[in-house]
Amino acid sequence: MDSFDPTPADRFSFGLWTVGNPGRDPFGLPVRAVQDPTRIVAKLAECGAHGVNLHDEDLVPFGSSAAERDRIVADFKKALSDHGMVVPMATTNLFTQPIFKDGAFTSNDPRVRAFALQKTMRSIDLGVELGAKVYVFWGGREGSEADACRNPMDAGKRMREAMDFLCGYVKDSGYDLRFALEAKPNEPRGDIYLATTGHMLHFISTLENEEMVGVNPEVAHETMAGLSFAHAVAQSMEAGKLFHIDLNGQRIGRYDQDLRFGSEDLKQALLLVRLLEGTAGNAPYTGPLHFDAHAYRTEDDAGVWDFARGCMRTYKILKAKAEAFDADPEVRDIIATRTDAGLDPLLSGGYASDKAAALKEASFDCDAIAAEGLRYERLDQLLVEHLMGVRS
Ligand code: GCO
Ligand code: MN
Ligand code: MN
Repeated sequence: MDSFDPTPADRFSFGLWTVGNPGRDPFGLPVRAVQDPTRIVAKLAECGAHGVNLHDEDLVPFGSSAAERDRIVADFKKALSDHGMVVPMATTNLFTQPIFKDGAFTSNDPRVRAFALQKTMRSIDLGVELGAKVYVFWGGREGSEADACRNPMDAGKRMREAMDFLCGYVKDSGYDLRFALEAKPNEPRGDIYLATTGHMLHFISTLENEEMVGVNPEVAHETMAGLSFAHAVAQSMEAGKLFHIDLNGQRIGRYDQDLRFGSEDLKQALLLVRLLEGTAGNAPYTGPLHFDAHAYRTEDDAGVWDFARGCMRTYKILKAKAEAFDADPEVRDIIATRTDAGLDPLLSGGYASDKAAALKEASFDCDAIAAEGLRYERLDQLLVEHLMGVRS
């Protein structure tokens, strides 16, 4: 035990599909046994997690009878209460069943779109029954390979119709539930619609009930697109739209690796935790910290729990590093906010004609300003030294 061991107060959660991943991939069979969801709850609690998330089918196999569903849900609820675990988030599997081979909400076939709504409403009922406050939408198959199959504008319209309908369903049912949309650029489709968190943020602004809908950015997905994950998260936080987050590890240019959090690009991981925890001064993110990742296929059951503990410990270690970095006097000196008594009033508070006139008249010594070194080499080295543990 040390101070980096997770506790429920840390708000860490894992999907049933993450630690329950049996290690199947497109080229190989499963390498681990399928675990009962109640065992996953017990093991996660033992590791110090606070919550467990699920797709409808992770808990209730597709095609189960109503009686089977009720028995499975009752056993699961008992496991949750026995181990003091909660379900912060739920979601629908709209990608595994063959009927969704060409998407769900964006399918050209009204029968598929209707079935997707039916499955999602039932899954929302299940999530709410288990106490979920956030409902994630990841459009796994909402995309194309033969892109001429549908006008991508129609895909956007159908996605909007589905979200508007489902927001209406949640309101009509009196549920206390918010939606979080998760972007991914590709995989399993050649291209997935609404490919990045930025696309999602704009799409949300077009919805009837936009206040109910935020984002669930994932490290791997933004990184697959070659983009800065911290920037996507910052834009979401600044817009009040970071409702949930999927933490994991990923290298640019690879398939969706969903690796242990912090196992790749530790510097980006540190910058992300710094942002989420607000150690540089911004308001922190206070929602669930969900690890959407799985253990290497080389692992047995013990390795799965090493993986889970690793995700959580790395987050806590990075939080301590971020606090130390932002408390470091040399760092603070380099990034101290520059003030200018004459110019600051002109730059804040919006447009005014007198400010415009003053700015048009102001004189600037462009050469002198451009000649100032900003000391970012030193800043980045300090960050690297904090990360490597030679400075604290
Ligand atoms: C992925 C996705 C999924 C979703 C999950 C919840 O790795 O491709 O992130 O894991 O997050 O299905 O909708
Ligand atoms: Mn995810
Ligand atoms: Mn992923």
